[in-house]
Amino acid sequence: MPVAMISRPALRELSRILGPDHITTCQDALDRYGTDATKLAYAPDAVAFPGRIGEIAAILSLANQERFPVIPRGAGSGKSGGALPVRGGLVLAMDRFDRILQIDDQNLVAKVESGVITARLQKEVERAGLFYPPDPASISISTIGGNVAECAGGLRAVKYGVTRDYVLGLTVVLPTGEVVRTGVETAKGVVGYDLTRLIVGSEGTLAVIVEITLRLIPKPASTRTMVAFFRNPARTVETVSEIIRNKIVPTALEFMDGLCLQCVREEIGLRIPEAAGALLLIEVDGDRSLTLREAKRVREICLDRGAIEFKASSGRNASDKLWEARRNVSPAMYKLRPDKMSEDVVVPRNRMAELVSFLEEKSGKYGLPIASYGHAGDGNIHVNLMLDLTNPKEVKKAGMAVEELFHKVLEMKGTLSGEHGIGITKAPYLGMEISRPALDLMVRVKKAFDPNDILNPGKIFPE
Ligand code: 2HG
Ligand code: ZN
Repeated sequence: MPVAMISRPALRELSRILGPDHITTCQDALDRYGTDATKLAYAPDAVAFPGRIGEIAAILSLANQERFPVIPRGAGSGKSGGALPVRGGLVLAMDRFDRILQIDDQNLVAKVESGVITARLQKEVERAGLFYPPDPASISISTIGGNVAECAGGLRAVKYGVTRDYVLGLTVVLPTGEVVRTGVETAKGVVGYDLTRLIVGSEGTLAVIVEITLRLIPKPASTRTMVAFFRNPARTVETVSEIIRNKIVPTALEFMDGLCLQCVREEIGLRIPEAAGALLLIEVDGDRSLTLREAKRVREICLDRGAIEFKASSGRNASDKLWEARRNVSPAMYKLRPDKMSEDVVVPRNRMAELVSFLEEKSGKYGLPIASYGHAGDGNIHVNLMLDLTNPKEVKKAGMAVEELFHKVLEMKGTLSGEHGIGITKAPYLGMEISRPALDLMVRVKKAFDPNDILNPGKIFPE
């Protein structure tokens, strides 16, 4: 695909729409907004910082006339390249859409602009005694708009679901420039097609998300965090199914294998037993008597299943430290090797042990460290093949291991991505999971929204 250039007259028009202070072509900005958490880098022609919805509408109308790509961007913390300007064009940075418009404790809804950092929203909501449960590991840097575009999951999805489950409605600008309101501001609503659900998780390819109406719930009265160390990873993930089989659905039920443990050893704030080859990090919430009862039962189950050590965290500080260490696993992993290919597969919970053993076998076969961790309560494991991307042999081996992994996951009735999306990194594999007719339908949906393919082109669908 040729890289599009924004013509000089179009740049002048953009500057008129936005005001000259809110568009830049300086190299620093192009570099910064041309990359994301994948560490891949592309060159946009310009970066825009719109402040009003009308500006976004005008930009998209112009982009249709002039046929240049527009790439909406939150914080650029995405893991699959969703915000990368792969065909050049204009990065539309939503930084200035950073207002929390309303927290309504009677109707249990919040209205926010898409550039709000999710942790800030969560804190504000909690100040009102309410709760916005989705809790992606990137919460302190990622934006709510990015979370909606990717349908972010996170640590509490096992009990509370993912971003999608909290989005009641959206205000979006269509790629053709119209401003559309989808969904409702009420607790329910079934009028017309569910455009909200279609746009949530569409990875910035169907519309620019400007405003979001979110469902809130009351904040649970208490929480308890626990850690169980096990000798081996397969045994650890088997314990997850056992906890759920006992009708306990923890708020979070997270897994880390031995390599991950090594990486966060210093941050975790606990002595890690010598023999530990994996851990489960568990949180339960609810009223005090319930959390005590559930915590006691979780302890019994873990010890029954062979945990070599079980600890209930003492106090808010100690548990905050544990969760912080968990959130930092992904960056801490570079202690192992300079680069990683990171996957985000999901399998039925009761088959995770099979997946973990499969990964051990592939690590041996290809001679690459494979570190895995993640949302075991959802069967969602982040598989990280650690390598050096400048070594072609390692890149080839890692690619082969990924392909084997995907075949295995689909054979196990799993899915290729639980929360990070397809973007560009997984686009070549889309057809492994999605049937031809379904894929064609998706392409027709994209065409209906974006006839000239100007909004975030080159994503999701294999070129
Ligand atoms: C997490 O759960 C995030 O830590 C990031 O989803 C995962 O970087 C990753 O692979
Ligand atoms: Zn995750």
